[in-house]
Amino acid sequence: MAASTTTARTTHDVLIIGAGFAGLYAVHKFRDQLGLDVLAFDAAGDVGGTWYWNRYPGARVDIESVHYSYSFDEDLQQEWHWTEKFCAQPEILSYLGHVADRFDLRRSIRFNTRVTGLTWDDDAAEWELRTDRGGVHRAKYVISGAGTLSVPKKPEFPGVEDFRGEVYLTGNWPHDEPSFEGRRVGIIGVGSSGIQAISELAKTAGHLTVFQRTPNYATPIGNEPTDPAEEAANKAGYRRIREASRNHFLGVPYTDVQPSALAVSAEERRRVFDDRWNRGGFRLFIDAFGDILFDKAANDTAADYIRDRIRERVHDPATAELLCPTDYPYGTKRPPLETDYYEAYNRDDVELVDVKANPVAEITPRGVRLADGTEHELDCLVLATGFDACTGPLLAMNIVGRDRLALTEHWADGPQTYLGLMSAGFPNLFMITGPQSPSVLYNMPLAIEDHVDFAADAIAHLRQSTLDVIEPEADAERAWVEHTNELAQATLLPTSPTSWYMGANIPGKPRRVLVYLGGAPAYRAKCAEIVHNGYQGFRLTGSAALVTA
Ligand code: N01
Repeated sequence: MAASTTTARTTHDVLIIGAGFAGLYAVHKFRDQLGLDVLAFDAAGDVGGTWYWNRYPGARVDIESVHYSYSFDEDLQQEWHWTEKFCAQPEILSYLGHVADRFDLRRSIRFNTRVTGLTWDDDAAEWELRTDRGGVHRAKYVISGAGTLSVPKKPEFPGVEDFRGEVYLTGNWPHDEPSFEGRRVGIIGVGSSGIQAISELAKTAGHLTVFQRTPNYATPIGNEPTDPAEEAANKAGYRRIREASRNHFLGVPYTDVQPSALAVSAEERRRVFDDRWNRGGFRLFIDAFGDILFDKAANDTAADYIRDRIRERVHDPATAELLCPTDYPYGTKRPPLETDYYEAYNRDDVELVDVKANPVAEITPRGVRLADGTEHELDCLVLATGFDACTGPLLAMNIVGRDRLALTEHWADGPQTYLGLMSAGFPNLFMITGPQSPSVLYNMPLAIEDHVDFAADAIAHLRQSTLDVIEPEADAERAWVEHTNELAQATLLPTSPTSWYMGANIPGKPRRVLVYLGGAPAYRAKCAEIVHNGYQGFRLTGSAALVTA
């Protein structure tokens, strides 16, 4: 007999996908502030989203915790204590658990439940959502908090299933903390995940082999225990800090950026780079010179600086050269932040293997075999090979909109959105931090709050009238896509051959910019203007009027 919970057919006002930062805030916003009937789903066993899955050693936030946190509740801000400047994954997961408890959110969430289909019913003007537990749920509105980096890239190495050792994915890490003590560990991938994991694995593995295809411009995170005086000042000034964050390109209250790396002397440039390097976080990337992401000559100065610093830290000159990126500009791939990453290569038990010159041919039962036949024998293999970013989580849900239009079809040549929040033909579906919004180039918790608030205001606006359907106009969507592409063309981003920002890390994925590059303040101003002009570019209609007309 099937359990009634698994085959449930229920109807609600709002269905919410995900129980990470976005889903949790959406449950609170729609249920507790708007008084709507909501139901949320998450494939995970508990809250946390990305912080539930990414439990690999070294996983850590890279925007200061005090900024990478919810701003919607003053008491929550005041009561929570971060132990470090950049907290590790377990503490962020505890924070999200605390938020769930504090606002009693778990009772509205179905865990261990993956959304497998979402279909717009034109006649009823509502969505039907199906889950892998057999549930069928209907609602007028759907909020997707499915995340931007939640679908790991499929392993593309033949033979991986025959490997006799253990295979781990950083993006889907087991809960029982595997031990690498004294073992022969291999890791493929040196993005943010790989770099964080390598620094930790190097300390415990008997031997660590790093398979690197493209080196990265990693810079120091500058983590340290929380300074009580700084914490007190932050708590006293939260209102100002959040406002400054929301008025900053990346959503952090940094204020020291200078206009151009080319407008100052070499000495002044070095002073600025040293200062930002020493202060850590994304200051070198976003708080040094404003033209680094836009002007190749300016970018070269930062890239040269980072390469020099790498060479200072790595003892073996040949290894240092292999670790120096040379064939793409700094920042066109998401820059990782690190602690003692480069020093790991000074250990006798850490080996760097260049798999650009000599690619991985296959995984054998014993280890990794390269194109020239060399085999590296391993006990464990860690895949830190990235994600099908931004579009992947949405396309994985079999979303079918108006007139049986599949999202996969509508986005066959890349994402088509208005504001990175909604898509024409998919009414009442809000994609929190969706493709072509600032998302990963904004501070995620703030980006999420802004999007959930936009959706809540739009729904509240509809409910004040007889209207209940909101959908972008096709022309507005086309203009937005064009605008986001134009913004990207003005930057150096399209020049990176493998950046996930451009969808270039997934074979066959259309090369389109996946983020809005105008910065969070410009984006927020645009959203405000659109609302002020009566939801310009959106079509607001009433399903009841249509049905009875
Ligand atoms: O993934 P990535 P990630 N053969 O795509 C390599 C966020 N994040 O999980 O560059 C060999 O950056 C690939 O090589 P290449 C953050 O936004 C945040 O590390 O394609 N190598 C690359 O080295 C980040 O940007 C935190 O040549 C292969 C690596 O795998 C995003 O998540 C922490 C390969 C993938 O790097 C993704 O980071 C962690 C192949 N066939 C992540 N395929 C925070 O600190 C792939 N690679 C908050």
